[in-house]
Amino acid sequence: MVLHTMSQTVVLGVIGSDAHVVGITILEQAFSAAGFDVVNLGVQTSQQEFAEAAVDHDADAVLVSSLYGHAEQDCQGFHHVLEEAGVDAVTYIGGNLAVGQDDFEQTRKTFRELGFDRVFDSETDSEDAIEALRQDLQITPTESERATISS
Ligand code: B12
Repeated sequence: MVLHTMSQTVVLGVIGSDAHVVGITILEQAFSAAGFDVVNLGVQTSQQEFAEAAVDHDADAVLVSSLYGHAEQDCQGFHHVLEEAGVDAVTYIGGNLAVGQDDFEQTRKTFRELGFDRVFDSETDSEDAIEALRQDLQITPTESERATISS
């Protein structure tokens, strides 16, 4: 058990060859304003770059964004790469995850099976993702000093 303070580190980026930058810029601002330390890797981030940044910054969470419709291919083997690098972090993915608008429950299932802890659609309000992460990292505003995570 490790004692955590409110300041937890989130590594954020857009995976693959995807160059859509507006969404992660909004997420960066929202997570920073919510008290997280945010490492924004920007667009066109490789799996390896996510893993290295997560190790270097001892990330508590890795947030992957994908808008351009190739998320499923780009995320094949991603959790294996993280594991090999020794990353133990909560992983989220969000954005426009499927080509066209498939049934989102199917999309969620696909990305849960790829290893992501939570899957968000493009309508997600950043506050909902922040709330989810607080829950997953067991941070509550009143109990922050007692919040613990088992490793
Ligand atoms: C602007 C734009 C572009 C710009 C990007 C400029 C830039 N530097 O960012 C340009 C013109 C370059 C572009 C290019 C392309 N685009 Co474009 N683009 C858009 C557009 C119109 C808006 C995207 C945007 O900025 N939205 C505003 C931000 C605030 O919203 P967001 O990105 O969705 O992010 C929010 C949520 O999704 C969520 N979120 C995102 N990531 C994550 C991650 C986590 C963990 C969480 C919790 C939440 C979350 O929170 C964000 C903040 O609220 C969308 C259509 C649309 N209306 O969404 C198409 C769209 C994303 N593009 C699309 C496509 C196909 C392309 C191209 C492949 C087109 C082409 N054939 O060349 C290229 C890809 C280039 C590349 N390598 O990436 C498609 C994707 C289709 C799909 N997924 O099925 C879309 C949906 C348009 C469409 N309807 O067809 N595009």
